Amino acid sequence: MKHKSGFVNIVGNPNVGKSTLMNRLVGEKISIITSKSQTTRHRIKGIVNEEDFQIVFSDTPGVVKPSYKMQECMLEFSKSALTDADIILYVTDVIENINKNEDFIEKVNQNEAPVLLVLNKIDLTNQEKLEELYGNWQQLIPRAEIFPISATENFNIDNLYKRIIELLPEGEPFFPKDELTDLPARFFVTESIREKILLNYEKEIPYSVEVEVEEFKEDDRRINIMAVIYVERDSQKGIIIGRQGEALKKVGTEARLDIEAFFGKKVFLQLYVKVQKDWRNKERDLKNFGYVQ
Ligand SMILES: Nc1nc2c(ncn2[C@@H]2O[C@H](COP(=O)(O)OP(=O)(O)OP(=O)(O)O)[C@@H](O)[C@H]2O)c(=O)[nH]1
Ligand SMILES: [Mg+2]
Repeated sequence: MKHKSGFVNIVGNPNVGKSTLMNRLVGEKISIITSKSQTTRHRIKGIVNEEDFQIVFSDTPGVVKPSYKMQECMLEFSKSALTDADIILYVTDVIENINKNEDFIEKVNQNEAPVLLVLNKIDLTNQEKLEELYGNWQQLIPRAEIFPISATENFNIDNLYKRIIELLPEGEPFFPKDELTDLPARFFVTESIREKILLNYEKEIPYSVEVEVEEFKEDDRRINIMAVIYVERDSQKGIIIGRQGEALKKVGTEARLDIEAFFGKKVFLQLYVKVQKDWRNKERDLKNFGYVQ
């Protein structure tokens, strides 16, 4: 049998479970997941390697109408996933308004790659409503094959996975066969910290935050990491740090435990908070933070 390989790109609206699904399909926690919308900000590859195939999944930011420059960059990541897909996984769920997002669906319809429409979170609905949604999606993306699943309950993921392998084109691997992702270790550190910020703070705070690793030194025993949390305004700095530093300490401890689990090694994590005025709208900052491709 000839070797198969391809790009399987996961797109859809915010919060429908794209990252949960990618982690399931890859079998590793590559993307962070929270109940807040716009958790994912980058295109994140998760690679499955078997002897006779390689699947390169891409998790992408949820499609939003941009209201600042960072969101424009996020939308570019989502659109880029339509240009190089061998298979498109369009993810929706049983909660979101089906008529949202017509522009993007139009782009999916114009694309030539096969579309697997993933109807997620079916654990939250009943047969009747599911059948109605199924019919509606058949009309919206007529050529899509529809897979009702539950990513958290691990329901029907195996059938989706089998279909992906069937549709995978023949070809040589794109990445070395021992690679799990194309992103550097530092990226997973910043994402772990950002996940804890999403979980621990409310309203605009998580959306105004960016994290950068300034130092990453590994020896036999442990990894020493120094990371900076950037906020947009002075007032946000105080909120991140919290009374007597308690809030920041909590983020640090929770992130460190995840980073230790990810690398299988002891970690010493130091966090600092800095103000980088209005970074979400500044081209130069966005470039530095890896948002401009
Ligand atoms: N009940 C239920 N919840 C789910 C399921 N899949 C994902 N979720 C939850 O939905 C929320 C969003 O999941 P994510 O995987 O972060 O969604 P996303 O599409 O990557 O979101 P963005 O990165 O913001 O675009 C989380 O709270 C998940 O636990 C599912 O099958 N059933
Ligand atoms: Mg996500």
